[in-house]
Amino acid sequence: MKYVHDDRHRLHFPQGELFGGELVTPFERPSRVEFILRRMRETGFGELVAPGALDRGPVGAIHAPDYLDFLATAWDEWVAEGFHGEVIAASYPARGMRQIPPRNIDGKVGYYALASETALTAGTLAAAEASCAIAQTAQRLVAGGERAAFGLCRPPGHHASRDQFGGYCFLNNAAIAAGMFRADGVGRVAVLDIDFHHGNGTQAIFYDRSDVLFLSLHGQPEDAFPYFLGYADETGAGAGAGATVNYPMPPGTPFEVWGAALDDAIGRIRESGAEAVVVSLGVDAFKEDPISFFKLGSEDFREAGKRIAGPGLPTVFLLEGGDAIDAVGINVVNVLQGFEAG
Ligand code: Q9C
Ligand code: ZN
Repeated sequence: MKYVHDDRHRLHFPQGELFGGELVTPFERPSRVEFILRRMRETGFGELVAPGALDRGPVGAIHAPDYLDFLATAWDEWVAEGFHGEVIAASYPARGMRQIPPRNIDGKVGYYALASETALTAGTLAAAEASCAIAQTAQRLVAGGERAAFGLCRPPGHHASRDQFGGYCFLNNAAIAAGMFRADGVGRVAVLDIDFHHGNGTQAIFYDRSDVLFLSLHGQPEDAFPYFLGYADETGAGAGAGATVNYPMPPGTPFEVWGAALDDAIGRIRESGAEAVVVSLGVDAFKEDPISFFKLGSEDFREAGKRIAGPGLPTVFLLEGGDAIDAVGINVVNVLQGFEAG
């Protein structure tokens, strides 16, 4: 399987993540990619491809123009305001308040953020655009006839909505890739999100659309980030009714239960008539992940990959989360090897 990577992800490395009231070194860090690359090389898996230039059309088809402007100017406005730290949201348009983007950068960040753990820095947009170009190149490989491709996207994307960043995500790579399949004339696309966290951004982007089926296996919102979306009764709206499927699961969920949810999701993909699949490939369902609570082992990821190959559809794998950094490489490559063996 071809895999797409380049080094520009390193431009995004905030020094702080707001966690338990402290600023800690972010869990989502550049070494995640290094561990994956090392494992790809060790196992001789696949062939490295460099990404092409970012195609801004498909980005603009998913994200709002004012949000893209915000990402482009936030750092400079923050510095001009006289702030010395990284860009972190502190004030939000909460319940009962007006949803109007203010002029002041401190307010504007709150308007365009969905959570405060994620800092934006001078290099963040460049890294997010490079990550998106990687996703686009992986999509192009598959649209061009490859059975599958893997994009080592960093920063990840599935929490980013049409006009909000957070959960370590800025541009929704999976949504952009799914939109590109549609623009290529693929009738129906499935986004299968196996990251431990609910893919709130992807869900919201496609919630009222029937042409993109969204399925997510995740920690239940009662207990897990992003907390405010991902319940089982969210099934789509309007034309999209029935095209969103959520599998929220409780703390301690073992592979037997998670795997049954995966089988159900794959069954729905088969029935849906989808002609391509985008996998939001987070490996934070791993039992040793520092911020998650499922109990998958490394071999379970191989089995998951095997099952994902079942429908025989063209498949783009895009990296999302997974922060047990020494095992991230093993777990990601296990999914991809399992897919190829399936
Ligand atoms: N106590 C991804 O995996 N904070 N994002 C969690 C846990 C944010 C995860 C706090 C987690 C974001 C792509
Ligand atoms: Zn995650």
